[in-house]
Amino acid sequence: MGKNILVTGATSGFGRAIAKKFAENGYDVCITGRRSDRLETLKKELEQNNVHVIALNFDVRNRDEVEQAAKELSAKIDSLDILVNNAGLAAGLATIDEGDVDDWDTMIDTNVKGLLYVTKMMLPLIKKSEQGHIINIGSTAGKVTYLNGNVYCATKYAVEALNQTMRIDLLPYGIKVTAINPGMAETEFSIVRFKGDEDKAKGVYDDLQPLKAEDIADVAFYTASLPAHVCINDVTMTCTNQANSTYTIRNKDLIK
Ligand code: NDP
Ligand code: 8X3
Repeated sequence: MGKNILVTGATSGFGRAIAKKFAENGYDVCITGRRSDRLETLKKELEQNNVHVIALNFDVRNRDEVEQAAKELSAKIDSLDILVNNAGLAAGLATIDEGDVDDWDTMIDTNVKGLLYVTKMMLPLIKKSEQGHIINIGSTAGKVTYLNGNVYCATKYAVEALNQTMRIDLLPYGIKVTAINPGMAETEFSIVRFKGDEDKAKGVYDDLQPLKAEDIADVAFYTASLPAHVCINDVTMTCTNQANSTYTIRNKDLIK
């Protein structure tokens, strides 16, 4: 039987690129997200690789929906080899005194609680895999904080802590746990952060070459392609224009 993978937040950005990369390499893929039209389009596209594709339409913040999705998946597959906890977002960019409490709730509910719900409910299937692997998408924001990043950074620091603790908790089951912590990458991330303001989103990447979703997919695939005894704990990756969350250089300022 071939290997399989579940990717949360596969309707855009990293998740979509990761789903494509693994499908192109023969993995059966389970794609999830809230936008069902996008899931259906992606399902058809991935099936061109002659792999089995399951689309599960749920909101990671909704515990009942996650539980229902795990039940539905258990009826279709016997085990799950790889779970990629990718669904997530930043909402807003403001100081603590100016920040929107609803934005905070959205980020904490999605990036932390959503990741926990999905992990907990998919673990019975992962434990049945011969070589289970959980890949958590963190961020450079979970390594170094930055002005106005407060709650988003806090959620990614939480992912960092969960990545480490999950690896300890799941050690007896031989389940690998890997964090991929990217820096700035041009996806729909900034459009979501700035509530649809595409010009503001574009400005983030002005005059530099950000990471592409495919770069993250390549690294995810690499970490999943290593021998059974090798577990990459943590990969922090930035574009060459970025050193960490606070140091970025625009091309015009490069010393030639
Ligand atoms: P995108 O906005 O392009 O994709 C985000 C994905 O998450 C979408 O598929 C979206 O699907 C899904 N998602 C968001 N909220 C929910 C929810 N409540 N339930 C289910 N799915 C949800 O952004 P990226 O691909 O850039 O982001 C992916 C991850 O990478 C996030 O965790 C982000 O924090 C992290 N990251 C991003 C970086 C960047 O610079 N782009 C850098 C470092 C980390 P849908 O809306 O259909 O539900
Ligand atoms: C996304 C990268 O720099 O916007 O996690 O926090 S950043």
